[in-house]
Amino acid sequence: MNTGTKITAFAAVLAASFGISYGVGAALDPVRTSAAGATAPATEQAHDTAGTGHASNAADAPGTAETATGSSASAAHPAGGLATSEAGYTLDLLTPRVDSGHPVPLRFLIRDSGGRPLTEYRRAHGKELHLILASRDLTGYRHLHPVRAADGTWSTTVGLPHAGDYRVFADFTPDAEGGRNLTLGTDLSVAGDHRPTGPMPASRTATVDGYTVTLDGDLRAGAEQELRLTVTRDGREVTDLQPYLGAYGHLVALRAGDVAYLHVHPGGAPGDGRTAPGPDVSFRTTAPSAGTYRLFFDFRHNGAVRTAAFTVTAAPGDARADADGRGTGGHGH
Ligand SMILES: [Cu+2]
Repeated sequence: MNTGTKITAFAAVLAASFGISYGVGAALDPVRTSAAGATAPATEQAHDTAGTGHASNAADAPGTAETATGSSASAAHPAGGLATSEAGYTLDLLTPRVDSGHPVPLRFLIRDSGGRPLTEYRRAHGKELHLILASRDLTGYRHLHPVRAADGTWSTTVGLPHAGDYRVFADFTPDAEGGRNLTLGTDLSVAGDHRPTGPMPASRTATVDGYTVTLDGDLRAGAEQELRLTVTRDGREVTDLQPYLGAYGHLVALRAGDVAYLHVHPGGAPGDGRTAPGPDVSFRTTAPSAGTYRLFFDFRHNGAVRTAAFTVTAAPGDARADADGRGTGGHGH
């Protein structure tokens, strides 16, 4: 999965979480767990699509900016998170089944090729590991930063209001020779009354806690595109976004159908002399295929991290051929 990548670590993307976008929120319970308390062992940002999710997380914000990863990354990125094992590393979820409706512990290990728990990581965006949870219907989303015990066991607490099938992603870079950024994924069953939702309607505007975020730009298979998120509050542009994990925003894209994970790279970084703190935050990404994607954008303002979610469809990659009237799209000759 490394091919063609430039710099970047998935991490660039990870920091997201979410609120949900319009149309969906009303159907979801706003139940959520706050992990922002001082005694919480790990933080939880991002929340269900209910649009209310967010937790302030001052500890994550300033001073954790990462330098090595990605602000200028680009190029095609293959989909991540589809494999539980890759490059000799395996995501071993010790709690593969949890209950919905109340906070529950999640524990997992990253094992090396010899089965030993990995304890050496390279930090990205201020963290050794970013954990993303998403329901397979892409309505529920969490971006968590678990804590690691000396023996390598990672743990956190999460409250998921809705039962269903979830995918868990661990985004990390082993601090080993040749170690590269990996996103491993595995399944999590959340027990309870499950009411499946239908396909998510397209949405380019999301509201969360009084903020309205709009998405401009399109995804295209195999071609890098710029996506621009604009944040307003009460009709006014927000021009004092705060850095969150080293950027003015983080974006994670998940593909409908298989929940493939894509990292998306910020177009600039706080303090680089050219990136304003809002109202626009731009990202560059290349969709691995045509199809529907759910985008989760995290931003920080007034000390709290909030998440806005969107649903977009990536166009097939042969648009230029189309424009030339040569036909394409798998129609062959
Ligand atoms: Cu993270």
